[in-house]
Amino acid sequence: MTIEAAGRLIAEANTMTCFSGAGLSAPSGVGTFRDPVGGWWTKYDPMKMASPEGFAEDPRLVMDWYAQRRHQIGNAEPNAAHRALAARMDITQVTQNTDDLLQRAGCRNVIQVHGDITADRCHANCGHVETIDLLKPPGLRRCPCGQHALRPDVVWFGEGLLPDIWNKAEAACRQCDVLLVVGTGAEVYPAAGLITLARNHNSHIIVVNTNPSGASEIADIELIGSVDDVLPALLKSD
Ligand code: BV8
Repeated sequence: MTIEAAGRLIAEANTMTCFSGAGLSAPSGVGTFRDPVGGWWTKYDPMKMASPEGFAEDPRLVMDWYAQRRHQIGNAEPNAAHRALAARMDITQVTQNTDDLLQRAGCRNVIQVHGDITADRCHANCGHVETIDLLKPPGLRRCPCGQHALRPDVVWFGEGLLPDIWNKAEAACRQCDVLLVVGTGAEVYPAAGLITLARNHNSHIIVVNTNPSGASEIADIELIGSVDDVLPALLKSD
């Protein structure tokens, strides 16, 4: 019943946005954060690995952790969920994921609210950015400006999201008829607030997750299942 009802909402929608999290890349073998088995936060303290304070305390440990994640992403391939989304160029992609699997599947103009793990930037924000080879991730090193070290071009806890990217994400979630909420625990703010923003603008909320999440309460339809099974079936445009 529910996947058919979700299919009807999607067929009737003029505008659609997909808001995704780490669960979208999980079938590609990329670690999630909060999954009780294998999630990164079961092994590491997020504040030590994904915050300016953690980087100040032990920058080498942080860069080593990102090197691990970069290897994992570099060896991963887009899965059937990424490809199902890429086949629907009418869906705007807003993702918390910092990997490049949506782009490698063919998605264009992906709005990455938490940044991009395929690049390093100057921690003093001098403007220097370096695209890195995910399979040969560089370690800790100074920015050519000499002011500070280079760090992953992502948003850490306690860091603000980039205003122009945030404004695009808000616009995409405010103006959509259907918001697909895919593979996210919906626990990290302000990103998770995009779901409520969409809801408050009368979007239909369709959640796809293997488990209940912070989005369950406000979902119109919640499809419990793996993204790589559910999305190809849900998005097939007959
Ligand atoms: C901000 C780095 C203010 C990027 C990440 C105390 C101190 C400081 C801040 C705070 C605080 N208390 C609260 C805050 C705010 C904080 C926050 O929300 N904390 C939470 C934990 C309570 N937010 C911030 O700090 C944000 N900044 O507020 O700044 C400010 C404003 C102006 C100026 C200056 C400052 C910044 C948040 C960004 C944090 N960065 N990581 C990186 O390295 O990747 S967090 C991390 O969580 C990732 O970015 C990730 O994107 C994000 C969300 O996680 P999910 O994607 O949802 O992944 P998760 O593992 O949680 O869930 C996976 C889901 O998938 C599960 O539901 C699972 O069931 C499902 N799943 C798994 N497999 C499948 C599946 N579903 C379907 N199919 C499958 N196969």
